[in-house]
Amino acid sequence: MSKNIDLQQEGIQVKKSACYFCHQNCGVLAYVKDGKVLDIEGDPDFPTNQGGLCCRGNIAMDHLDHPARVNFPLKRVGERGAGQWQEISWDQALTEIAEKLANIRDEFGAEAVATAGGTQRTDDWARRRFMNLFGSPNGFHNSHLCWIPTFMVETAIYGWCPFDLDLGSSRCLVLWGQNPGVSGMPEIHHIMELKEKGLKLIVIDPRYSETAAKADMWLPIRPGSDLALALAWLHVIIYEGLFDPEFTDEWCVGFGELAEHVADFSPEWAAPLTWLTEEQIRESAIMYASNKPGNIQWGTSIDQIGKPAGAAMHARALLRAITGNLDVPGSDLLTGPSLEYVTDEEMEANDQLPEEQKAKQIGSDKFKMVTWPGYSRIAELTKEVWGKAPTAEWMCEAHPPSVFRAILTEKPYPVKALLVSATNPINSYGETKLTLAALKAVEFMVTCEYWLTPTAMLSDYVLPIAGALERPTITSSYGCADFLLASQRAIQPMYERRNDYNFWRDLGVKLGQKEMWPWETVEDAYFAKIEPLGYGVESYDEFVENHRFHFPEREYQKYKRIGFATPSRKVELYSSTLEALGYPPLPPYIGPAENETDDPEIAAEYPFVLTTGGGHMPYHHSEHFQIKTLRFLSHEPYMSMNPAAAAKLSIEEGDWVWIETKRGRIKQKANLTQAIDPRVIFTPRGWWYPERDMRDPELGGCLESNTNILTSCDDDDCDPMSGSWANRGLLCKVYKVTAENEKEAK
Ligand SMILES: Nc1nc2c(c(=O)[nH]1)N[C@H]1C(S)=C(S)[C@@H](COP(=O)(O)OP(=O)(O)OC[C@H]3O[C@@H](n4cnc5c(=O)[nH]c(N)nc54)[C@H](O)[C@@H]3O)O[C@H]1N2
Ligand SMILES: Nc1nc2c(c(=O)[nH]1)N[C@H]1C(S)=C(S)[C@@H](COP(=O)(O)OP(=O)(O)OC[C@H]3O[C@@H](n4cnc5c(=O)[nH]c(N)nc54)[C@H](O)[C@@H]3O)O[C@H]1N2
Ligand code: SF4
Ligand SMILES: [Mo]
Repeated sequence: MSKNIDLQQEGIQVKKSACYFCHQNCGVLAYVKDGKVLDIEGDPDFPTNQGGLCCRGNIAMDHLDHPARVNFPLKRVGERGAGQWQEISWDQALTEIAEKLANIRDEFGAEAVATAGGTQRTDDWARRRFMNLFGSPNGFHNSHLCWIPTFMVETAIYGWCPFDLDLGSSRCLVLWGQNPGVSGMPEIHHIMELKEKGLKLIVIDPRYSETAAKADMWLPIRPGSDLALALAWLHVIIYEGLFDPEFTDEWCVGFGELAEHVADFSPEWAAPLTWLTEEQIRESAIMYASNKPGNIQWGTSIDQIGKPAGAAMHARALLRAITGNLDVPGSDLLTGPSLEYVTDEEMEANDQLPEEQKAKQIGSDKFKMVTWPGYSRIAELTKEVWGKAPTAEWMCEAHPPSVFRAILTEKPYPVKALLVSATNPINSYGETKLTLAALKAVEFMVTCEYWLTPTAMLSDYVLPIAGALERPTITSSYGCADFLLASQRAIQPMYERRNDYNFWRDLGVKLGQKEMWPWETVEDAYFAKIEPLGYGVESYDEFVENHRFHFPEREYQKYKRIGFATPSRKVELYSSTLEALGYPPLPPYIGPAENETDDPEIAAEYPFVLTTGGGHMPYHHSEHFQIKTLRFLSHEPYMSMNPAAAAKLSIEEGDWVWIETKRGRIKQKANLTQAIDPRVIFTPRGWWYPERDMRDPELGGCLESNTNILTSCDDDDCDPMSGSWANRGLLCKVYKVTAENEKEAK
């Protein structure tokens, strides 16, 4: 019940909306009168947040009508980046954009148009549909850093990604490079309740994080060395006889090869690589393998360690299989796709993209797991066994840094246009100098946004997008869940804002795709998705009002009925799918992207190990820096380092320091804390300063404290399977900012 308004007044409607300020998508009740939102609060009946909202969720009203929001379509009239705009109509904007894209297609081919996204913020199946119908394979997101490679590697091994955790009856939870104490508010509440009931918690994190503080066992790992730990856990579990012989005999192939493969990966071997003790490694492996059922929850760290990322995902995936912690009660569940509603993949029109266009997808020659070569193989198998494929948007994308390079070099071919929606690549993609150079060089750029971000500032058109209260939402884990949570719009979009869906659809219509877009509104499209559920509703809104969720009946051990979606129909500890794609069928050891053993010259100049990112409150990546009530909570960027390391460099608490890698340097303030090893530096992500001059070259100070200046997208630093780049486990140096060194060009 809202405490701020009189609910007895006439004409108040309660709308079942959602927060979209992070992927938790908490349920929100919006109190609406005469088309205006009067107040919001957490929805007590929503299964995840149960009435709670975090500080971001609570500022939804400030976000809705913030004075800095983009409310009308903007067309650039001055130089690129000069901040001179003309307000135009949507019709004019879409007509002009369509004309330009058609010209580029005529001259350079459809593949010369690319699109960039962030992660799971909007209806990306519609973006994919547009791109497929337009004929370009070059859509991408930075989801390479966020679960997508994990999904594909795990699906290669056991036919789907076990992202649904049956935590209620679990006895041990491993949080591997994950910090739900900050990144997943509803989740951490649930975990703490279960801990009271005896759940054992292992946290693998270089920092004594908010979540590590609650752990039964905390493993302060060297950033980027997770692969060595996972291999050593496999060794301990196999050689100390803690595996599940029934499951490995009956349901796995390659156990003998795996045992042989990990014979030398002992805790003694892994200890110096991970900076953990042999006892920590052995005891933690034993804790996971002997408290069954147990879970290993996904955290974003391993996706972001670059070069060893794919092998680390692979080794981590095998841990579930050899312990039998797969699809049994209390373990990690293989739900498969929904067979009951129309999935995102079925909305994408992937069959409309000609084979010769698929073959042109940038990066697919190098990184095969999340591009057409890997995706089509895996999708074929999941279709055979489950009946459906994973979402192609996300799981099958161009390689972002390679597209940026193509813009700059015209190799393998020119890329002339970039449609940006729901991302701020300057702050969130890797190696900012490369990204920024590409955004400046691309001939034509359109951004769909809430704000004039540094990226939007460089665009030719900026289109005003409707936020969470102004649009409906379906939550279904990148379109790959078997359940769905549905929310409705609280109000129609304010000003001239529109949904992203309408951008893609209406642009498609201008380009002759009309008959492929039968759904005029996003609600019409959602209705088409949920209609087969058979609730007998007449509209999407009616579904939300009366049902809101759909959770299918849970069936454990489905593999007993249908097998695993792999060529052998078993869990492939020795993966024939990876082998067929030219990757090692068993996870090899690969050192962190930059490390003291393989790169002694770099280590001599850059003595610290750097990890960039780790979410922090109150921000979501580069979002919400404009919202004063949030900015007040954290108004300057603070990196973390150990006081002992700082003392040697005469750095004191609160000093401005440079953090520098081979790729450049940034300025942040020093937070001296014992929560971090003296050899490690931790920087938060996302920082820019919307209060500064937003024009190029200042662009809101987006180069000053932005940790992605430090990260590496070099092909050699990327995961050879997925191409995900290196944010964590790099080498850096730190020194105090002085008046002199501030003038040096870097
Ligand atoms: N407040 C806030 N919440 C968020 C977000 C946000 O930006 N802000 N973003 C949302 C999104 S999109 C995502 S994907 C999730 C991600 O949320 P999580 O999966 O929790 O990931 P992070 O918070 O990025 O990092 C988790 C932990 O990894 C540790 N870490 C750093 N390097 C390494 C390493 O090399 N190995 C290991 N094992 N650990 C390492 C960090 O110290 C950090 O505590 O959070 C979501 N929630
Ligand atoms: N160094 C480093 N880099 C990282 C990470 C890290 O830990 N370290 N984390 C990575 C991870 S996990 C992620 S998920 C990515 C996030 O990368 P991004 O998704 O690019 O991150 P955001 O800064 O949240 O940018 C989203 C932008 O989209 C806008 N937006 C939000 N919702 C909508 C919408 O519905 N429609 C439209 N059109 N616009 C919208 C917001 O205003 C914002 O400007 O960053 C990655 N980058
Ligand atoms: S955790 Fe916070 S930001 Fe994320 S959906 Fe819930 S209320 Fe919104
Ligand atoms: Mo993410």
